[in-house]
Amino acid sequence: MSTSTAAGAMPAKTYVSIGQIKPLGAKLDEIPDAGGGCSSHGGEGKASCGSSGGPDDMPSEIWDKVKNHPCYSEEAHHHYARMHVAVAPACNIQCNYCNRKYDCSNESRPGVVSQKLTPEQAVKKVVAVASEIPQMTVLGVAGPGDSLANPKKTFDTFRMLQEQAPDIKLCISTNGLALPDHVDEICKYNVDHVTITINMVDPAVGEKIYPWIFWDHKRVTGYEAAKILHERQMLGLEMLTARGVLTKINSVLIPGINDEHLIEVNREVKKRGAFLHNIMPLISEAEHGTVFGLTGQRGPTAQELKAVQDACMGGANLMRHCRQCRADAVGLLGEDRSEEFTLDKIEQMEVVYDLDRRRAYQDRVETERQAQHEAKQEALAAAGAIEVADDLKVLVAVATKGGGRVNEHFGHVTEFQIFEVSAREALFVGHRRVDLYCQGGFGDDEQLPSVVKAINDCHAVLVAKIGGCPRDELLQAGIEPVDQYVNEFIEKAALDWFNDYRGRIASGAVVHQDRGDAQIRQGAFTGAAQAA
Ligand code: CLF
Ligand code: SF4
Repeated sequence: MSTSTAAGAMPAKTYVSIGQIKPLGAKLDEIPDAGGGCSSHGGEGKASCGSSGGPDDMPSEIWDKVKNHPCYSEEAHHHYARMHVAVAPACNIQCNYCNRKYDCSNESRPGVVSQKLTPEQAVKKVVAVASEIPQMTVLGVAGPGDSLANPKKTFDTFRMLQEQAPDIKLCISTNGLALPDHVDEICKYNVDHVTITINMVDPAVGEKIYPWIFWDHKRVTGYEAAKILHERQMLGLEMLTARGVLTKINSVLIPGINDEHLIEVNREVKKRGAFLHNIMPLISEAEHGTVFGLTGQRGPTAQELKAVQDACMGGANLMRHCRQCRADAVGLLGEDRSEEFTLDKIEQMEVVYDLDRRRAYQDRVETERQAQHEAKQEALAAAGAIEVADDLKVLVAVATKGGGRVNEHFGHVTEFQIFEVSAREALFVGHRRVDLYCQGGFGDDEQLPSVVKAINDCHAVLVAKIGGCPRDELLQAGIEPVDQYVNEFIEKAALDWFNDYRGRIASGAVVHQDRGDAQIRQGAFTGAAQAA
């Protein structure tokens, strides 16, 4: 197999392309409703409330659980932060995309080894972060190994934290092997959010991903290992659903191994009550030293990832804003403030855990969020009233530094948000990480080709400002730079641009052409990468 998609061309062989996959929605009639997901908890028949849903899409007790969890609510991730504590070093399985020298790639990008913590150190760190970042609402244990292969450390951390900071939501991520043994404890500590990484529901697929598991005091390999893992994952998921715990399924898309199979995974986890399904691209480079990295197994392109995600629409609700964060990540998704909170720095900090201050801050966040939500609904409602005969849809990249607005300079972007726009709606469909173009006040033209590749499937890029050189290069690549919607809400700006674009097509001023594929940036998102 070819090596992974390093700088340059798209892979010679594509496994998945739009149009080749049968959408899952078509098969929904065959799926018995097992009482899971928000649509089956009284979601009024809406098939896709998921992480993009709001209070009108789900029962209030579910909304209360997700409204300020940045991973379970797409809207919340613009406003609320999470942090991970690396208290779980051991793992009970081996994944071919993991190298134990690095963090667990189920929930974190390989790249930088975490500072491993004892539960006492972890709790101290959480309280310190919570006193500095009042919008930090969720503590997750996501490695660097498996949270439930280290149950004592994981649950000791939760127990002590609940005593000191009861307002912080608890979250874990696990490969699922040990999950059924710990459901009681998960409920005892009010862990309301559990992520299970499920990459297959067929052991024949699983044995290509997992060389071994450690089970019943011995190492089990091959098909048998994958079969045990699969059965434990399904059992654990069913048990959590029965106890009312919200579950999210993470799946790593591995081209040629489980790409189309993930549609089956989506169907099976929906049946068992999963709240969300997060399909993530495989990160695979030889320098990570993983089996897949060393054997040249590549990750998916942006369009391959989107094709599988789109094919799952109508099944278990999708999360599309995952940042594959590190096991010691701190901050909003997509930012990494872990360097500010190393153990030695915490020792120097004056820590005051002020619950009232946290609540007051979060009240202000809610007011701002409400304004954004209303502006978005207004823009979508206005667009919904437009009658159009065709179903033209395009992708646009948006430069934003938050607040749901077009407010970032092209040169300062480390991550574009991607929206799929039609005459009636502008839907968030993901993000694309890029290397910073502006270095120390000057544009670095060597970075431009990689930025263009990352958004090459987009027709336009909405920015607050852009220099002459990148503007020309984007135009040459067929991507329209748009800087006339500065500070506008993204959905409104995207819809206005799209309607203008349609007008230009109708008048003959432009000829609409399909775009190509785009590249998913491989490599760690670290503070260093951000500042580089
Ligand atoms: Fe952490 Fe995971 Fe909880 Fe979120 S992350 S344990 S559910 S608090 Fe979130 Fe990070 Fe994606 Fe995970 S963006 S890798 S989905
Ligand atoms: Fe690595 Fe996580 Fe897989 Fe364990 S579950 S092998 S830590 S990726």
